[in-house]
Amino acid sequence: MASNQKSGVYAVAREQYGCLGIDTEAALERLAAVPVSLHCWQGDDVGGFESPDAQLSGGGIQATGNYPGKARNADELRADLEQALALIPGTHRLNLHAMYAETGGSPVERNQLEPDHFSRWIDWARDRGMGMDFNGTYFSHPMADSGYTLSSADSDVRRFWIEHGQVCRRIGAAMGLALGTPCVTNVWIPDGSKDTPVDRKGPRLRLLEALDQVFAEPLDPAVHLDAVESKLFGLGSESYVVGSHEFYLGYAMRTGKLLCLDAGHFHPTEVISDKISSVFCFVDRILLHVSRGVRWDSDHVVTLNDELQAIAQELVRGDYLDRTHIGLDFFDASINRIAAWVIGTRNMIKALLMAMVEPVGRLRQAEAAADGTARLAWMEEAKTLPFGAVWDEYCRRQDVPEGPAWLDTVRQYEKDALSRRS
Ligand code: RNT
Ligand code: ZN
Repeated sequence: MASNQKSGVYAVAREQYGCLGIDTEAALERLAAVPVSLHCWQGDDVGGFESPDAQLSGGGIQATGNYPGKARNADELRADLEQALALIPGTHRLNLHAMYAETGGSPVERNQLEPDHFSRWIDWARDRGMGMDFNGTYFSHPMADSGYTLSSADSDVRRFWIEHGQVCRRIGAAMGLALGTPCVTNVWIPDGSKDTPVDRKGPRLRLLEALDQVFAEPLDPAVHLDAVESKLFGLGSESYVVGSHEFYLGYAMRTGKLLCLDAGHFHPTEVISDKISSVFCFVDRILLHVSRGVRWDSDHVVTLNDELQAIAQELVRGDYLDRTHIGLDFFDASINRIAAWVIGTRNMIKALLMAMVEPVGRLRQAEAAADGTARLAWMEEAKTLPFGAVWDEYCRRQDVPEGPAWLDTVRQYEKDALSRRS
């Protein structure tokens, strides 16, 4: 289709939305200001580059698949991220894990990491006008082999991970300072038990104390924010997870930390979209790990499903975008990893745009009038408004391919770069 035809399609859509009192131009502008934090770990199956044969282990999480071409070092991962970012509309953030440190060939223990070990990542982000977020890596390490880290009964193990948490916060603060936007450093630990434990209390009390030590150093919220991420169960921690939802909700409320809600970390019929407005009654800011569990916390690529739309609707309807840090958390090793990033991230952005062009005025009116009939009718009619034309227009204005054309670029990159990796 010629470009004047395409903009004609958008003009018609704009008009149609306009008749419902929806300003698509304002939505496009608003959307461009919402960053999504792209998780680096989709690019190498949560491996990290600490040693050449580094593999995801001991974390109660699992990447499955062996699609060829995964990034083998930080330069390749950055190149892959660049390729993905070129196909994703808007300006976004990079979410890095501590195990992606660049230590110049000589290993550095995780409790000794320094901002310098991330300077190439920071420079890369700065060059692209991107902010960064950060994560301690409390898994895939001999000190995590017991299945317990910050809540371990072994004080040496606990000390090691407390120190890791402390250095990670300094690294996060350095990122925030260098990039002029606060870095959210997230704490997720795998601690838990495969079978029914006798003592549920001890590890939680130890975690509480350990976290207080991790967070002891005051950091300027203008450069750094802390988040804590709960979970229901993991592989090998099916019966008990120390850092449960209640634990971290309470912790976040008491200490003013961000609560991280991962879409895959609850019972399969429990949804984070319904938690957002409750959590915001008591915490100031949240971090999201937008993911897709299939029967369990399987971290599938995010699709434009009901829950993704519901999450976006809650953020937009509740006017929570300014208090929400949107991060992604999925890793599929069975398909092209760059395509995985592009599909999942474009879907997150699409869901936000959909929520921004919702006929929310009509819906609210119907609800206020206790007119459930009109509310349902409008909700359903809204689903077939010409959203696709607005989304395509956004992609055009942001200079990224509209429709599935991005896949050709990914295929070409696969041929030119990925297929040469052994
Ligand atoms: C694990 C958590 C955690 C990790 C990343 C790699 O269940 O979701 O966020 O996925 O830190
Ligand atoms: Zn997560």
